Formats: sequence, structure tokens, C-alpha cells
Amino acid sequence: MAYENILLEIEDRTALLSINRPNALNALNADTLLDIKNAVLAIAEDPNVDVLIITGVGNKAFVAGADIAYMQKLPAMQARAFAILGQEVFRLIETMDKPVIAAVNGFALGGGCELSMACDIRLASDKALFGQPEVGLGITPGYGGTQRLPRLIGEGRAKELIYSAININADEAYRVGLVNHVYPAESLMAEAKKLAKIISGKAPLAVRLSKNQVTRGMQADIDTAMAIEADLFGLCFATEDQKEGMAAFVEKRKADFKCK
Ligand code: DAK
Repeated sequence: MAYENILLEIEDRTALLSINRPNALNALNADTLLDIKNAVLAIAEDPNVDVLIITGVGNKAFVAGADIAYMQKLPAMQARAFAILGQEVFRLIETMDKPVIAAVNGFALGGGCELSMACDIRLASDKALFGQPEVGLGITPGYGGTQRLPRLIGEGRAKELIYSAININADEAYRVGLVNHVYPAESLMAEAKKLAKIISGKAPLAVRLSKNQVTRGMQADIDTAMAIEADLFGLCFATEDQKEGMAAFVEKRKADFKCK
């Protein structure tokens, strides 16, 4: 499929989706969200891909938010459709089986910060800047910021960032637990690919079931979450990879996983 607003490459069982509107600091309009949606749906089904990395083209921005110029004059019903599309795309990323790494290479503001939070793992360049500037525009966060930010960094810190619209740099984002690691800008992508390669060397189905357990379990009460864990743990024992993984350990050799 041809995309206008993103680049998509597949290498070494990793898909790299780069949002490609550098002149607008990779801001998200409806066409870009549609490209992301179609790419994510394709990657979810692609047997050659285990891990997805999302980043922004250029050295300035991951995504500087929803496209303000695009949103400014939207009629109400189109604004509603834009909201539904964004929520759908972010939820798709969050709930797709395959792990998603955000390689945050610059501004991650508003919808950009929210996009990174819909990913499983956030790696940041030392130039990254995170924030939810919406209240300065007369709106609230609308792509999950009021929900995912407090879950990731705690209610008090999230409320401070959302109410004040203050941006935080990569080191502060690391300190509060919004990002897992901070790397020099020039090594961010290599580090993201290195992590993707480590993940894709494990049993792919077990990785996907683990994502499912964490993502669904985090939304559930502890008893339901433990039941989800037990069920999917049990399911692993119906796979060839469980037999191969345990046999390889006992036989002191590298496992050859097959279940895609
Ligand atoms: N939208 C559109 N264009 C943007 C943009 C954005 N978010 N951010 C930057 N640009 C454009 C600029 O207009 C400029 O375009 P030209 O003038 O060159 O044509 C170009 O990118 C370069 O930007 P600057 O010249 O401003 O670059 P600086 O380095 O001086 O400043 C900046 C960088 C990131 C600090 C600044 O551009 C900035 O403050 N940008 C806006 C950041 C922001 O407020 N982002 C949050 C947007 S609100 C919803 C759900 C979610 C949302 C909305 C609705 N529903 C459920 C309904 C999400 C809302 C948001 O994300």
C-alpha cells in the first residue's frame, strides 16, 4: 500500500513506521492518522514482522501534536470523526498483539505525547521534549492523555503537567518514569532496533501473549487480571514453542521458535 504521510520499512523482522510531515513537525491530521491505521493493521497481520518501532522524520520532532491548523476550522461532525479516528488508531496500537516501541526523537507534545504513551515502550533521545499543551489551546487532552499519563507517572504528576501545560525534557521524563531510557540523539534508532532484535529473538507468540496479559490486566481488577494471566500462561502449553523452548534449555542449545 502507498502512504503519503508516513514511511514504512521492514528489516530484520522489525517494521519502522516514520511519521513524515517534517514541515509541520509531524503533526497529525486525519490523512496521517489514516496512514498510521492502515500501516498498523498491515503490520499486525504481517508474518515477517515481530516488533514495530514508531518515530518521526527529521531531527526535531517525534510528533508535535494534532495538527492545529487542520483542527482550527473543523465543523463539529468532522471534529467528532477526527476524535474517533485518533482514539481508534491509538487503541489499535495499544491492543495490537505485537510490541510497539516509540523512538521519541524530539517534540512529543499533545497528541504526540499521547501517541508515545499508546506504545508499549518509550525510548527517548536526549533532545526529546514531552508535554500536554492542550489547556493553552482551550481544549483538554483527547487522545488518552488524561488516562494514560496518570497510569504511567502517577496522578499528582500527571495533573501538574496537564493543568500547567509545562513541557519536560528527556531526563525529567526518565526520572518520572515516562520513558524507559534516554540515548544521545545519534544512537536512538540503533538502540531501538537493538531492543527490537532482542525481543524478536524470543518466542513471538509468548511475547504477544505477554503484551495481552499486561495490557488487559492493567485495566482489570487483580482477580480478573490474574485469571487472564493463568489462561494465557496455560495456552502457551498448547504451542510448539513451549515444547521447543523448554527442550532447548534442558538440551543446552539455542531455541528455534516457530509460532508466528
Ligand atoms: N500543528 C500544526 N502545525 C504545527 C504544529 C501542530 N501541532 N506544531 C508545529 N507546527 C508547524 C508550525 O506551524 C510551523 O509551520 P510553518 O509556520 O513553518 O508553516 C512548523 O511546524 C515549525 O514549527 P515552529 O516554527 O513553531 O517551530 P519552533 O521550533 O519555533 O517551535 C514547537 C516548535 C513544537 C514548540 C511549536 O511548533 C509548537 O508549540 N507547536 C504546537 C505544539 C502543540 O501545541 N501541540 C499540541 C497540539 S493540540 C482530540 C484529541 C487529541 C487532540 C485534539 C483533539 N479529540 C479527541 C477531539 C490533540 C491535541 C493536540 O495535540
